[in-house]
Amino acid sequence: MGLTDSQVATLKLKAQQIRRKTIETVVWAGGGHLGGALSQVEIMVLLYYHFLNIDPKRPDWADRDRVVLSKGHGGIGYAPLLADRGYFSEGLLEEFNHTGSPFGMHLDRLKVPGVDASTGSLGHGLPMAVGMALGARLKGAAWRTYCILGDGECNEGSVWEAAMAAAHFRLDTLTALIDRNGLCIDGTTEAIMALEPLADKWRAFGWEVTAVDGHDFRELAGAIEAARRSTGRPTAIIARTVKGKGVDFMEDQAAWHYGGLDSERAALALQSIDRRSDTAGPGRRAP
Ligand SMILES: Cc1ncc(C[n+]2csc(CCOP(=O)(O)OP(=O)(O)O)c2C)c(N)n1
Repeated sequence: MGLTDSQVATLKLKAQQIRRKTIETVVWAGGGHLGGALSQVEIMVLLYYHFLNIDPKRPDWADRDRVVLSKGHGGIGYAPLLADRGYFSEGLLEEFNHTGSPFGMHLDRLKVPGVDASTGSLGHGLPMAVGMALGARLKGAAWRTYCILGDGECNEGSVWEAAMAAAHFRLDTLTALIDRNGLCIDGTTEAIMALEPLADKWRAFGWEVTAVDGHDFRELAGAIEAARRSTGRPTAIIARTVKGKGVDFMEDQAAWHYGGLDSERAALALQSIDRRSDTAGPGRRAP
């Protein structure tokens, strides 16, 4: 069943709040991976506020759905969402990446409730997610596993080894969501190490594949629902996004992969998010 208008409105508001809180957290941290933290927002919000079978009061509940943010540098956008979902107090974010804080720039599953895998070294999340999906099968458990990857991250060979294993083991409870913002750390993915035809590559590795507008909750939800119905194959959802989404001066700019914000810039960023909160549109750069 598709999302209702009221569900979409609630999710959009949540996305706006998470973007705002991400900007604030970057200010508290003294810097952060803004571009990718902003492009992943709708994917993360839809999972955490609509699809996941989780209980924030019991982060270690054995049957919870598993989430691996394989693009671990997105942690500065993930932590505000986990706080909002009730895993820990939002006040803790004010010390993000400070000495003695539970949060490093990449989230540690032993320190941050709700995090299922410590990531940050790109290419390692999907292999862990394959293990989690296999684990569910071996235990006869019903949890589903979702893995969020960067597109630049798909340059890593270990992504493709894991993709091959997932298809070999017919891990149909595993869904990979690729944040296809078309930019890597310092340029376009296609200039640095061409990925296209990306959908065909995942398909050739034995996956079901769909490509959607990664900022459109209805399209994303349709793809995730199809993944949940699919049998015998894992699903890759290529979510076309805009790096820096929501902040006009950051959008589609590789230079905003990582950055700091003084109070003036932070205020401009928040204003832009408030102004643009209702916009959804296809990734500009991704094919
Ligand atoms: C193994 C490894 N190599 C290099 C890095 C440094 N690094 C951090 S983010 C990044 C770019 C990632 O680009 P992408 O996956 O497209 O992420 P996004 O655009 O969504 O931020 C790189 C190279 C890393 N974290 N891990």
